Amino acid sequence: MGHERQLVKDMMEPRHFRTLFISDVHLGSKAAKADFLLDFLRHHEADTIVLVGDIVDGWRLKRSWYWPQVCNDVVQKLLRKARKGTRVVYIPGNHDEFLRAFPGMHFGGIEVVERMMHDGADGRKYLILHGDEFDVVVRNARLLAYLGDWAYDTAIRINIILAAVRRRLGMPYWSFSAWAKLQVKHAVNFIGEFERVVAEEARKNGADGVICGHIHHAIIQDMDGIRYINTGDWVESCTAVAEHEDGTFELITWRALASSVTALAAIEREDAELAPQAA
Ligand SMILES: [Mn+2]
Repeated sequence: MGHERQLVKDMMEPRHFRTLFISDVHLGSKAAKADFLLDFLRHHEADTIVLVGDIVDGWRLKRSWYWPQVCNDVVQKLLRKARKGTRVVYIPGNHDEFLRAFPGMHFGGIEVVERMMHDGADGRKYLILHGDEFDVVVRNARLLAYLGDWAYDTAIRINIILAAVRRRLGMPYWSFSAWAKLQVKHAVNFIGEFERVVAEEARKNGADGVICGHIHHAIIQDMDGIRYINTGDWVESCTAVAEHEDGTFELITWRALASSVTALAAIEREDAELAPQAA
């Protein structure tokens, strides 16, 4: 049992990273796995935590208020980390775009920025953004490829205007992931198209890579010399991306880790019951 006990201790010990990237938690929607995220935050520390959008689901909250205690616990946990010296940056997404009205603002030590450039420990520059600004482009990819650059830039502008109009009219924001799921047959193409468009945006900005969220599809991959990193979500997959001190990136799926921690903790409890006099 000695080996298992060591394994449990190792897993219970918080891991420390240079940077942690988390997105698409959708706090305020019933689908948000806030308890998993709270557990994850207890086991992970970082010099910098970047919240890559859609952390709070303002659209869902507007329709019906759903804010259990665990949502407060997650917010408190992040504020506490900021107080204790972690740099916490919040890049709003389309579901928490009410924060986009406050770029440069700090609340409780958390900075709000529209996008940022991250200097990786690997010497590369990473553009960080949520990714919703490319929805119209991704939906009309084939048409825009035919019409060219002007149409592409116009589509991005139309995206901003459409979102503003829908908001003004009190309509819910159009959701990429929900829509992609409906288009099952073509969903893979749209994910590929999103990745291509976002990687191109990184190239245009002189970055070597991009870190984004929005489409709830976690991955670390190289695309024609641009590293594309998507942080995934905490609605289904419970994923985060960590940057190690040496500059390598790791995709963490917390659901799997959480269950093995629980299983190993059970082994240790059993072990302790068998030898209550020890230690
Ligand atoms: Mn989004």
